[in-house]
Amino acid sequence: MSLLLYRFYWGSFSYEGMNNVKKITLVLGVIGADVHAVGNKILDYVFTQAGFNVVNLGVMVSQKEFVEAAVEAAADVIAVSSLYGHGEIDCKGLRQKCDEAGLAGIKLYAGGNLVVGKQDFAEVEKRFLEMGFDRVYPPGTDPQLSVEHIKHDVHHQNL
Ligand code: B12
Repeated sequence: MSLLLYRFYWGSFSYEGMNNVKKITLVLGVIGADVHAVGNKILDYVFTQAGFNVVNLGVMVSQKEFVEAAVEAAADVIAVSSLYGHGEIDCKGLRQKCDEAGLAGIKLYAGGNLVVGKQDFAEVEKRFLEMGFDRVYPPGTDPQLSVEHIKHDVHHQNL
């Protein structure tokens, strides 16, 4: 069957093409020189519980490390956290690096406290979307929301 079929079983989410069943694979990490580790552990737990194959790079992750891990894991999504306020600088150019590495179309998500202080989130989101991110989350977002987005986005990409 040429169509990709989607399957929910035992709480895990996977997509099926021909006879292969593939779990959604997600590379997760805190970008730059950022050491905030707690949210990363929670995201790992939530995404694993959702049935995703999670490659968690932890804290202080460079763009190069995100890209290399995504290539190695044939990831569907890179989920970037940034808490310390330098997210915009740290994330700039990540989409281009993905494209150069053959990861065209990989989903890029960013969340946390992406910029310094309390800036209008609509403006922050706009800048991240212009940088090539697919989804941008304001501080304190419930990770469950992004689980639904990941399922939706990867599903539509593979139709
Ligand atoms: C604990 C803490 C620290 C600890 C971190 C210890 C550790 N190893 O984790 C220490 C003391 C080291 C620290 C240091 C610093 N910190 Co600090 N820290 C905090 C604090 C109090 C809590 C962070 C936390 O654990 N939150 C709990 C977790 C569960 O929430 P979370 O991280 O936000 O993650 C959740 C969501 O945001 C969301 N999420 C996160 N990422 C993503 C990504 C995606 C894709 C999605 C969907 C969702 C998502 O889901 C997560 C799980 O629910 C916050 C203030 C606060 N109340 O948030 C400041 C805070 C983050 N720190 C701040 C700052 C400024 C610093 C320092 C720069 C201070 C300094 N001058 O040295 C340094 C930076 C050090 C570094 N290189 O990273 C600021 C950042 C301000 C900004 N962005 O404008 C904050 C907001 C405090 C403040 N109000 O000023 N910090």
